[in-house]
Amino acid sequence: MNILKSVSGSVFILTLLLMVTSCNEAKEEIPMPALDLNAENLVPIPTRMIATQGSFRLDQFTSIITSGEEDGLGEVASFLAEKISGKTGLRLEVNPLNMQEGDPVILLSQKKEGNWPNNEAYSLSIRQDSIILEIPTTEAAFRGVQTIRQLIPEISNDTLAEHSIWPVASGTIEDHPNFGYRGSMLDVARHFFSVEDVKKYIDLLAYYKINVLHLHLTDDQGWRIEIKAWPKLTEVGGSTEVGGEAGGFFTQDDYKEIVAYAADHYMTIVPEVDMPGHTNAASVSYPFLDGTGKPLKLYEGTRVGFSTFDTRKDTVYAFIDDVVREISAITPGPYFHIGGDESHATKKADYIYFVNRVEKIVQKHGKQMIGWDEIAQADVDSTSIAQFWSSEKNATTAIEKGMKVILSPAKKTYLDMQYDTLSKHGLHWAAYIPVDTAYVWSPESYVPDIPKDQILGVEAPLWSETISNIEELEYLAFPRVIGYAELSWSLEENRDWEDFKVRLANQAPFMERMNVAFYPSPRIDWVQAEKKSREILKD
Ligand code: TNX
Repeated sequence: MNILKSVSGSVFILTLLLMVTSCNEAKEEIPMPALDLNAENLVPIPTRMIATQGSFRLDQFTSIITSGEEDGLGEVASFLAEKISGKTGLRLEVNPLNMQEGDPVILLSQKKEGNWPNNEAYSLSIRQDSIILEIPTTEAAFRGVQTIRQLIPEISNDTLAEHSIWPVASGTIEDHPNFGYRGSMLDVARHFFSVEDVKKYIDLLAYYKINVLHLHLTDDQGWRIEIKAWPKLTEVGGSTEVGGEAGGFFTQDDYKEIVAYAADHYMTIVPEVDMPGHTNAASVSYPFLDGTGKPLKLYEGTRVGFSTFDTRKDTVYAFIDDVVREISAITPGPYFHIGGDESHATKKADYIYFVNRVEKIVQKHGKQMIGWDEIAQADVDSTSIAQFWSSEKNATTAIEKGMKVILSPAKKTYLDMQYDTLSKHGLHWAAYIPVDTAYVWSPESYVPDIPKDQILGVEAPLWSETISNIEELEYLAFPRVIGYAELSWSLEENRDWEDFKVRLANQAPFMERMNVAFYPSPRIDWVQAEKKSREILKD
């Protein structure tokens, strides 16, 4: 569909032709379609929207300008220009030296003072000739820019060149996140995923305002991060993966590249080294670490709970100190995740002793400790964080200790659970999680008696026992992860399945353009790119 063909009558064609002759007066007369901002398909749904039934004229004369003291606003503007170019083919200039009066403008304006609810809050005001994005920080600018991206109509590639005007629904938006921690986890240990795969996942998550990517870097089947003081971890421990394939690992340079890419997308990387259980690959590489006393060999199966470090040896803590130090030095984010789950081969007293000691090591290297909910059984500090996945009792214990909790209930948020019995990939030990089940629950009340201010946020983990490439990753993550983005950003009173399912259906054209092999759940009435563009251009 193309705007010239689809708009009946000749007013539009005439004015477009005048525009091509670059007459400014003619540009101002272009009648823009009346689009309803409330009918746009924003995910996550913003805090407040007021529609004014008009549209901004995004065209080749549009420029992006920035005002603010903080570094990075120019980069955010360039990011927007690049994404607009990828979507529309329009090449917008950032802070151009020359502008004609009446040319459309997208202004990113930093206003540090003001009554901002938090540092990711933004306000958008969209009129025929301007979009003004006001923000307290560049981080907030990046979030607001995702909203602008989503408001630009998604039209299939083959008709791209024929469009010259891209109307953006007018009105105002006030928006801020409900939770500060909005994450997904990727298990690169059971199957290894490349730097490129991780970057693509970051691209997609950032579009939905997710701001944390937790990397599960080590497990029984593989050690995936170079540790310079202990090279066999990757030489030996990184050589296998589930199913007998070759494995792989990130060099520290690879990891830095991921961290930098994430930072460019205002996303924090949380590194996880899972211990004292889930440590077979480490113990095979350095047998003094082992606390089972059993013969050690590389493992390519999917059982859990059979390995443990020897928690009573000082050399084990000297090793852990090196690992935490090296990874922390190349991790700008505040967190270090120590795993701590399913340590069935570790005696309870040893487990508690271990977590207590490792917490001190993590703190010594300047990080806040995160662990799966079992860590709440140790004498952990209130500054450490428990990631609730299975035991409500552990979550409640964590709350009693003054800790914050990340919500990752397996029955609701595990991206590796099958959608239904017919799913091509995934497990179902916790539940089958169809797209609606994934969305219809409330992080605020899932575990009774957790005060909201002790909920850091929501994270959807993607374990990789059953997936070994990016298409399979995308099949399990999409579309469900889009729902988790909304559950962690949007206010409870604004969330509604019937409404969400329509907005989700309209994510298909974006996912198709991004080559995302999403699962086309039959519970969603998917909207194709062509159909959507026809609707917009009808107005
Ligand atoms: C449980 S969740 C695990 C992982 C598995 C996952 C598979 C958690 C903390 N541990 O080791 O990969 O189930 O769904």
